[in-house]
Amino acid sequence: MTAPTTGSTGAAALKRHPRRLALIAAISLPVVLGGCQLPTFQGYRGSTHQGHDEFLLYAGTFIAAIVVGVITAALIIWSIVRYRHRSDQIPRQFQYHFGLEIAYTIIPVVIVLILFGFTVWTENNVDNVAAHPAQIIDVNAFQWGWQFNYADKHVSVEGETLSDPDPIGLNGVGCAPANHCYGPGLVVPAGETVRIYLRSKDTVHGFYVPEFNFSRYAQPGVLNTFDLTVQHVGVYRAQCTQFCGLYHSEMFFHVVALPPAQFQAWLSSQQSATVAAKRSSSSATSGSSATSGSSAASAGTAAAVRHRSTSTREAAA
Ligand SMILES: [Cu+2]
Repeated sequence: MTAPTTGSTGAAALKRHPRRLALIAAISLPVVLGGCQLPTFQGYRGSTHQGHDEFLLYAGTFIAAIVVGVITAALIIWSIVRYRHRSDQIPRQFQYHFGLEIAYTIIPVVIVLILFGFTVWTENNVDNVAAHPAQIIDVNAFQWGWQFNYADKHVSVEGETLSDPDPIGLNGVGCAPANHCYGPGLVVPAGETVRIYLRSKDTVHGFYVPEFNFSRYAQPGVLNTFDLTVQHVGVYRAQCTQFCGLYHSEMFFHVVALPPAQFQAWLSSQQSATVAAKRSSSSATSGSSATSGSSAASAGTAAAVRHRSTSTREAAA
């Protein structure tokens, strides 16, 4: 006669105690899920520190919903099978089971409070602004385009309704993938915190970068302030998310995160271009009476980089 092994004894014990089995499953599921990489649940992992916090909240809520759903479904199925109709005898009634009613009132309240706590913690992280950001950028939305001002560096990037990839003068780096590069580029240093002051020049627009899990209104007369810390070098597509007029659907832009040294080099090159533009502007206004309206307009702007495309409008007209 063979003595039963420890494993088979444990399995037999669990079979005798299905509640213990359910409890172990409920506790171990989050641990097992935590051991592997979190699935995205059709969302973005968040390419900024702030956006990644949003993702963790989203994924945690999703996992909590799955656990609750599985336990609820298991209990429903178990009660259907266990108490299926066998005879016409009325089963024992539990409508005044005080402990059960307290349990199914308290458990959802506790779950909601936990989710609420994580939500507040995440929102505070997302809305938190650093005391000393690496770069401050004024972002102005307008019908139908974007303007990015590096005010302390006298550099401005502006563009509207572009249909072509926009390399924004990245000194040969270019912009890739091309389908992320519509509209003007908001260039930021990767791994460093950037302060954005978001405004609108006319109507309500939406500053939305899907991979950052982030969106903010740009409202006329309202200053919205937030920080972004892009974690990795890359190009991230972005767009307006508020219907703001005829060419809203073309109000794209993109965020270019460069290594900090390369970002500083780009900024310096744009400063040089700004100085050169100002010099040529002053020489044009003082030296020639034949200054055309268009050259005066381009000279009058401090924008070092200005991309405009009227092809779409002309085609639509
Ligand atoms: Cu818009």
